[in-house]
Amino acid sequence: MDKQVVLDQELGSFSDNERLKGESNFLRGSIAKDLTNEITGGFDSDNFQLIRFHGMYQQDDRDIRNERAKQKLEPLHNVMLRARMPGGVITPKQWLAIDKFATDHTLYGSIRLTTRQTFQFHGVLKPNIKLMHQTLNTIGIDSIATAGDVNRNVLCTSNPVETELHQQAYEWATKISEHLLPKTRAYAEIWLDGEKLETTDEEPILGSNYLPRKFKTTVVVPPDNDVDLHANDLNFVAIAQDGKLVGFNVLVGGGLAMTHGDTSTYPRKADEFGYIPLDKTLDVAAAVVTTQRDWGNRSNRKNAKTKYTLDRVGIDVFKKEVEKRANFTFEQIKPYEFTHRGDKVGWIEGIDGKHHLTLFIENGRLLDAPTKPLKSGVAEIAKIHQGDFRMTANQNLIVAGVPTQYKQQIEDIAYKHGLIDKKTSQQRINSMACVSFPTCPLAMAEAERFLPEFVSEVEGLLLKNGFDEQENIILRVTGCPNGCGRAMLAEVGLVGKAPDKYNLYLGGNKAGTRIPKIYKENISSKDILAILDELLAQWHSNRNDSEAFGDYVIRAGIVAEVLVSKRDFHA
Ligand code: SRM
Ligand code: SF4
Repeated sequence: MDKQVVLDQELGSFSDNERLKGESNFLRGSIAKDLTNEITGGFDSDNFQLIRFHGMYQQDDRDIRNERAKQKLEPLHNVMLRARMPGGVITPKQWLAIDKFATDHTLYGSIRLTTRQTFQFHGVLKPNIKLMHQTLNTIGIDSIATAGDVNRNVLCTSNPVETELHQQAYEWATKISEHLLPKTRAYAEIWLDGEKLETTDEEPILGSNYLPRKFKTTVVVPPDNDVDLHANDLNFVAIAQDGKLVGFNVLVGGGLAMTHGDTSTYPRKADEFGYIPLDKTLDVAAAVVTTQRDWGNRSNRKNAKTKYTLDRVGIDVFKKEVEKRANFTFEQIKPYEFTHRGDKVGWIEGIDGKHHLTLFIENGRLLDAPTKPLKSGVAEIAKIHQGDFRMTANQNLIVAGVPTQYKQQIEDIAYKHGLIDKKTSQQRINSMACVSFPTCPLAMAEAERFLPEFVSEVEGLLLKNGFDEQENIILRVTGCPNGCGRAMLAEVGLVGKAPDKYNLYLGGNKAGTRIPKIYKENISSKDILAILDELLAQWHSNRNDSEAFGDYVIRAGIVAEVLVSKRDFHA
């Protein structure tokens, strides 16, 4: 019997998302009509889901939700938009246009850099949605497939030093993004006033019901795992010879989300499938996506991602199917190693003699605060910058390709606007939080608004326990178990449960190749700091040489190592 039929029978009836995708006429639904409904600022229930495939989420500000309800007002519905920016590359001209839109037409006036190398506008009211898409279209940006059950924004290591290799890796990230993009004309028709793209309404790769769940892809240039490949379904690890890209090691089945109290869900690392030469890249990408399309669980969205499909059907079975569909047998994995993550904040010189300035943007939030007009600072740089900008997967921004004669001028602007602060510690640079309150509807505890002060406390604890200012722990906070801040690849991960209550996970490593494990459940930030104080003291007394905190807690038996997620994570 056909494998797909067997899976359908095993897994039960399809989820409602499958109905609405199938009935949507290739993602159109009745969005266009809904847009003209002035009675509500929101979208109806099917369109609420369908606008995600166009890169938008309906939201309302949770800080003011109760107050509005008391006043018998509907929530202040608005949308958050997430742009499609493979590899996070954006030109100064594009930047100035998005800066202006954020200032003129969003409720928060901010640009939010995300953990997937793009930006989000928060707080766009219904009358401004079309204007937003049309503004982006004039500068060559869209938001197709940055949300929904499709292949999302493709990440690419931000490696401005090895210019040629980065350029090649970036070109592949763009090609993969285009290849896996929905082909429907719905986006152009609805948002760009009928402007037709040269595509047909056939979805040879994604299928008319699209994928069972979101799908994430990276192109990674070792030894830098700045994109956190193990959070992704499909990864192309660049293999270079003499500084030139020759092929990829392919890793499949990573993902970090879980649900509190549901042990059938877990974060999982990606598995090595094998090496491919460059000319097989698009075929293999399509084969992995179509296998997941046909075999992924369409009944239970909590178990629908590729990581669960792999664990259900078996890694070898999945891999063989990919080989069959790509008409190619994977070669032996080529040697590669990841040694670090994180961005090298400050100036570095590329091999082409150009300079690159990585700006640390705390939690990716670019906003004009009275003492730190960060957003204006980037706009001022964009006015004179000759190269491009690169958004990193750590929510930072690289001013890339600066000729020597512009270096000082750019640095002066960055200082003046608080974009460079010499006092920023390594601990702060290596800490990250998801958006969470007030815009995220799924938030259970604070993250972005909580992290800055929490980091100050951790900095204090490091010094108190005898560490120097360079010492740091990869620390990540995520407001719920969906894991957008990638706490499930941190040395210390906080996962929100309720206001000021987090599960504390320990034991990830510096390179992002180990899943941490729960240490204490449902505790306050005060309790977490007390625990960290104790553990930092032990680490300081007992560490081997420069042993990292995540490695120490495993060697000392404070938490057990997670080797196979399905078996070890909840054990
Ligand atoms: Fe995420 C849902 C924000 C990266 C796993 N994520 C959401 C939503 C859209 C909430 C919602 O569904 O209504 C959040 C919007 C908050 C807001 O107000 O902006 C949200 N996710 C983010 C961002 C902005 C966090 C950030 O601080 O930068 C990141 C945007 C990335 C992008 O540009 O595309 C973001 N999300 C991630 C990551 C990290 C990554 O991909 O590297 C993960 C974990 C990796 C993974 O997918 O396993 C992640 N987000 C989720 C999930 C859980 C998916 C699952 O497998 O179950 C959800 C909820 C869902 O899809 O049902 C979610
Ligand atoms: Fe929202 Fe949870 Fe994602 Fe944080 S981890 S942005 S709280 S969905």
